Amino acid sequence: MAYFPEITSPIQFEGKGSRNPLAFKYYEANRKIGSKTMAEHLRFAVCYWHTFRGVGSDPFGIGTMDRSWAAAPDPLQRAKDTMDAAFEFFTKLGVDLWCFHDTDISPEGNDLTEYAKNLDEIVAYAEEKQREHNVKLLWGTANLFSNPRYQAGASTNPDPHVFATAATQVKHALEATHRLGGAGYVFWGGREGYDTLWNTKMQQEREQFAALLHMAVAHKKKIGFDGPFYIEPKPKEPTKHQYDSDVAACLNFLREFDLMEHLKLNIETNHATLAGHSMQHELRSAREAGALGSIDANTGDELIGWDTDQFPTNLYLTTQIMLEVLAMGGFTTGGLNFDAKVRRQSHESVDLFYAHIGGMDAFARGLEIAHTIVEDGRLDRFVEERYSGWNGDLGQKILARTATLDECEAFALANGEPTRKSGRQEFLENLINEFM
Ligand code: XUL
Ligand code: CO
Repeated sequence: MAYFPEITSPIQFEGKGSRNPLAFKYYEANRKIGSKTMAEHLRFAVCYWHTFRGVGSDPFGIGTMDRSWAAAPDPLQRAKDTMDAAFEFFTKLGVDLWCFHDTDISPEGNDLTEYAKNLDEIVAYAEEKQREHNVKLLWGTANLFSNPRYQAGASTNPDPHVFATAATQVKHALEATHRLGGAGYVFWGGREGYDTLWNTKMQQEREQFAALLHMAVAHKKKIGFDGPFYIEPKPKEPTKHQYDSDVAACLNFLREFDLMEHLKLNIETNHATLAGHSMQHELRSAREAGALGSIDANTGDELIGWDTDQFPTNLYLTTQIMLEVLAMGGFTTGGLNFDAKVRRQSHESVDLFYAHIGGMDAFARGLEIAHTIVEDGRLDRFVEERYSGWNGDLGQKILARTATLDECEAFALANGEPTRKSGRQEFLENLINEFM
């Protein structure tokens, strides 16, 4: 049975002149940009939760989505139907990576024993599907935020019994990821924060979170999983404050608890916005710390101000993202995971195709533009020139931390008032527009 009958053959590249809304205008998987193909640069992944399990509910209304795969009354059958729909979608879209939470793919059951049994059965099913469709797993994760037991957090819960339950889920989700050949594993601490400090031991909760991560590192070694762990910053929502609130807070947390060598960051645009940063800022902060791992590709709405997880279509955004990805030398284990959902009014299954095609085209165009900016070299040359004074003797001594305040004073007195130089912001913004 086909769950997307309106898509009769895989989505094709038709080029910029095409008027077919179900074709790529820019994304041409095998076209080379520099030394790699577009597919190799972009490493697109489809997320399971929004795409196949999202119902379109919001705080004011129930779900709206028409999803033919969600009809079977038996939960395991429904999970298998959903997986059939997912792999049909990946193949028709032409994306060969996916991401999931344990509870997206498999029913939780009535207790942890049933949870583990169901997950086992569904992972076996997914293994077959991956083989049959030639699809790989970008990353897996555990949902430690939806079940009511996690209302006060998972690893950061005041009750160690809840910690142990969360740790059990992490163990199984990590083993499932390993079994499916996942390239990485994500920790997003949805409720690892607080709603009010009146009832919270903040430092202890941060220590508990670190303890879980250390246990996961030990377990990863034990089972032989060699992909990286990623931590995904987000400042709030659902909690008032999340401990891994932005890249800087995550880096501080990882350094404080000796986790730097074990985790990289998975950075999401709408989370950056909620933290009051640009995506460019968050990516730059992680990249320059050598900790940029993977990206959750989406965008927010300037006027709504929640985590709306919309599909990215803004070319300035995708260009800035791809400039950072190129600057780090490209993804290794990471990729661009569409952690994005169609709007509540886009309730037909075909809308999932429009959404992903648009996101993929926006990133393909962003990649082309970023590559041209790098090749052109004017932007890089401007920045190099702006800092060129630091190549001199004084600059080198300051950076090596061998200069003293006395030496600085001697230099300043001998050389008089410094000459001011324009930062040329408008000139550079115009330069970027040459490439858009
Ligand atoms: C929530 C979010 C998550 C993580 C995985 O805002 O981004 O879906 O990506 O748990
Ligand atoms: Co995400």
